Amino acid sequence: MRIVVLTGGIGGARFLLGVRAYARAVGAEVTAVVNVGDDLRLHGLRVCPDLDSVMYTLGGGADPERGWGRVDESWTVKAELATYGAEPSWFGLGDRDIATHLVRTTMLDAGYPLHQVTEALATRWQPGVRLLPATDDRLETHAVTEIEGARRAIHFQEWWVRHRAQLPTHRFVFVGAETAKPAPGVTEAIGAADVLLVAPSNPVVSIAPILAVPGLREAVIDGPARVVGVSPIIGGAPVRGMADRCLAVAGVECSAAGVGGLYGSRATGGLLDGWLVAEEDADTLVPDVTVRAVPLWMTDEAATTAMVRAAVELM
Ligand code: GDP
Ligand code: FO1
Ligand code: CA
Repeated sequence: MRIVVLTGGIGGARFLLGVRAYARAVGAEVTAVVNVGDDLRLHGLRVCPDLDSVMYTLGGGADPERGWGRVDESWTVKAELATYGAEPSWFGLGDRDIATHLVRTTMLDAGYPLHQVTEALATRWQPGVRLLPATDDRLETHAVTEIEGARRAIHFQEWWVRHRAQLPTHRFVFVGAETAKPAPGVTEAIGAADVLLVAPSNPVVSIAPILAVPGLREAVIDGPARVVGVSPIIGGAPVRGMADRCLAVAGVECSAAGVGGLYGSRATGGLLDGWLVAEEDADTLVPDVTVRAVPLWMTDEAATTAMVRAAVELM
């Protein structure tokens, strides 16, 4: 069996721990297609938060409390940058994490595409699933905000980290999406998949930028795999993070039904064949989508593996 997962960072990474365990149990092969809309360049370094969250989590090197960055991290470089007054000061890179960005940036500057750089970094971390960026091209999520009466587009990280998703916001735009191409291997993996899982990631700023890569949504909709999504919203609230704020910007109700409706049924031009919701949301209906309620708390690998099994076996 071949499983493809569309994923963001922390929520997706935890979900992938369960996908990997399930795949090992049944002898399946897993490809994760990861969001790059959060990526940024700062202090001369290319940082890929979602790819790194997935790589560190599956490689056993993630900080379990923060969810992003490295465990046993130190912050000497951050403190030194602060003494120079180097901006942005609101986004902190840890010392161990910086090594990843140095290797990545050196390889990118030498001309290697991001998917090859990701593969090279993964030889160290051995994530046990194939990690592919959605695209090698620049595709950056920006938020169109209202700051002091003026309309201004700012990078997603500035919106999320600096302003804690609190600014009045009109919409998100995926800069570069029009001309981005799926990274080599992405369309092929989707076209060869038996099951495509949409991780319980942020639908607006983790999954939408992946689907914004021209041809990628079509590859999923027209592909052979049955498509099952897992709700990141339980009982009307995100489990962690600020997906409620992102959904409000998109004009979507913060509920399992709201997100299921946003993805839509494949039968009517949307994405989903199946939608897995939490037991708390057992009354959820999404037109033309098979909905099932199971425990959706990713408290440990066994619980997450059971979730994945339910998702794969839903259709
Ligand atoms: P990010 O890119 O780091 O923000 O991570 P993702 O977009 O991959 O995932 C964020 C989403 O994961 C949030 O909207 C959370 O609600 C969701 N999430 C986190 N933990 C859980 C959990 O235990 N169960 C479910 N169903 N969703 C979760
Ligand atoms: N999130 C923060 O809230 N503050 C930070 O200073 C911060 C630094 C950071 C560095 C590397 C990295 O990979 C992630 C980092 N994050 C930080 C998390 C991350 O930017 C966001 O949670 C995600 O992009 C949202 O998916
Ligand atoms: Ca993200």
